Amino acid sequence: MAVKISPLTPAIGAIIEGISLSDPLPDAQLKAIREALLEHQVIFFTSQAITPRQQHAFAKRFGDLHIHPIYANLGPELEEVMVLDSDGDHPPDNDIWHTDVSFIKTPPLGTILATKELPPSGGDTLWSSGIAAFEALSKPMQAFLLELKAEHNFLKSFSKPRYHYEVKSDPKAMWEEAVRKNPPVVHPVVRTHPETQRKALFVNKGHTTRIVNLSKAESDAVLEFLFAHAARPEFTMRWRWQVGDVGFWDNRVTQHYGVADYLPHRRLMHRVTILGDKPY
Ligand SMILES: O=C(O)CCC(=O)C(=O)O
Ligand SMILES: [Fe+2]
Repeated sequence: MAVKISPLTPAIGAIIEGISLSDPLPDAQLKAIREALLEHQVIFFTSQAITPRQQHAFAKRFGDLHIHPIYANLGPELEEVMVLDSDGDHPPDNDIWHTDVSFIKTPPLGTILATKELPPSGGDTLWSSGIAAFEALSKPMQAFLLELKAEHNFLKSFSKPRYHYEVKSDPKAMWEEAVRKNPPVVHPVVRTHPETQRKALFVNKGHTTRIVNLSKAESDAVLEFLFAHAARPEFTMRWRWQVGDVGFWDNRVTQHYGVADYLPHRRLMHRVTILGDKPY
């Protein structure tokens, strides 16, 4: 079957058909996926009967995998498969615009999220294109932002241990170790995509704390503007999940928001995160 790509909006998102992620991927399909990801920034595969091992194997075709410092996973053999299991007693914490793991020196290239169990309704996810957001700014604003660097801090999103990390071990010790191992990092406010050379806004409400070249008042005002700008509907798309859907986003040029409107119902997702390179 030929691979078919259907864009979801002009700025971001596409559905990709004709690929089974539970089978070994021919190189031609791998190439089609890479190209679709670069062009559309987030792509969706539907009706996939993908096991955690197959999701892991698929992600490995794109690079080395990240083990999240505090989220639960399917370890010890599948530590790279993260578990996002939310319900009334375990509310999610990704209902904020964020780029995954932007608090490390080499933030992830991409994230692959597989749907396992869904609430009766709700639990959609939104993505925003940092490319569309940057390109919509005036030339003087673009030039100003190109000069700036911002701090990203693990502690902004993960300010304390979370009760449901006990699945792994002592959550407090685990969190303290994560804080020690993840001091704040600085990235450019606008990054250049290492493959397409396109420029994208690279600050996010989840992890970005301040613009280091500006005063606090200036930084607060500019970040508030940029967070609101990136969330404009024109640069975003919203996906309503079905069990079996797999989403794959280019984490270098996007941010996303998990809508937390389904509690107390359960929602279960498996995530694999592919390591990236140092933003420039
Ligand atoms: O659960 C969601 O909809 C978003 C999850 C998320 O932020 C992630 O997998 O990185
Ligand atoms: Fe995320």
